Amino acid sequence: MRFIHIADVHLGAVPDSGCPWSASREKEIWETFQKVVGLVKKEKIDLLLIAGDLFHRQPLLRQLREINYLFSEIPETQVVWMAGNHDYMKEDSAYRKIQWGENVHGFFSGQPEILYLSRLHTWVYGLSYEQREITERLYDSIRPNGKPGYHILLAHGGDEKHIPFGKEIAGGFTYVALGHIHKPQVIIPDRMAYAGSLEPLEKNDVGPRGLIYGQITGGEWAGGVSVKIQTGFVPIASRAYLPLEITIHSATTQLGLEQKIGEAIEQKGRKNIYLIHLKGFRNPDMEFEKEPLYRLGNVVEIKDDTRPCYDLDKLKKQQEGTLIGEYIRSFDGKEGAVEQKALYYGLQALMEPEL
Ligand SMILES: [Mn+2]
Repeated sequence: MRFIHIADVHLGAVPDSGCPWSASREKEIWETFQKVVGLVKKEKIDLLLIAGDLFHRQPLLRQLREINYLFSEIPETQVVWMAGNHDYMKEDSAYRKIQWGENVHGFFSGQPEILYLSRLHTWVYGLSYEQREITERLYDSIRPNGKPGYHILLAHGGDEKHIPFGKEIAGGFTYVALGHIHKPQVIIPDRMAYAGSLEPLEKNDVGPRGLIYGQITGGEWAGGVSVKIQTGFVPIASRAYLPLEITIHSATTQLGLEQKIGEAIEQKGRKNIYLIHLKGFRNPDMEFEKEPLYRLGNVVEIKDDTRPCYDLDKLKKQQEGTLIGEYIRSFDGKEGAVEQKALYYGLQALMEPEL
């Protein structure tokens, strides 16, 4: 039995609102979701698990018709979804109004339920959020029913306000498909993992995003061979947020810096979104302008931690007897990183009071 586990698609989200690439991002989230359905079809995947927050907010009926249509294109695949804390199921939720296809199974209550997918010898356990926050440890009480078959738990949350749980909830389950944390992470190898958001949704979502592919074999119905599971992460997001650290030196000019950043963006991909971090020692009379740097690509943030590179020995001699000279002298023998930082900041304040 082969499955794909996704979570936190957040359809309808508009990442980096106000940035030039923002509108494309909203569209790309839908496109990547379509890509997953296409992959399911092409690879003849048996089971598609959606571990909550398929939508960023309450889905509209017309949006769910699109989803239902996409799922009707993969009739051989069983789809199991739950509502998470973002798209939690209200009394009048559109999730309850749509006539879902036969291959689509949702959890329609806030109480634990079990779905049996007979053709796949698979039991799927779960529930849907019916409010934004749930502090009860609802997953602690969900245990495999002991019947023959693969036992999969679909769970969303894991923090204080969203059904807290630990790795012990995996006890007895073949696989636990997690959602809510947007960074993909394995909690128990091949047993319990967060798929992460399908697309990165904000600048802290650094690194690749995608889906978890899994294969379960064995079982009593397969000649009594013991049950085995293998999983792997597959990046599928259309872009990534990438930190770009640039170290400058005393000879770096504005144009030189722009060229360096431009080349790095070219090399790492123009489609990605960059968080630029400037480090190193700049010429004391050099101040980098940020505005032109934002225009070099999809730049969402620029952090300038450069410091002026004063020639301390020369300065000390030149400023003998002045406040600046005394200030430098007061740091004699203090080589720690914190002291050095204080020295440079202080010097900057004394020497460039207009800043
Ligand atoms: Mn969530």
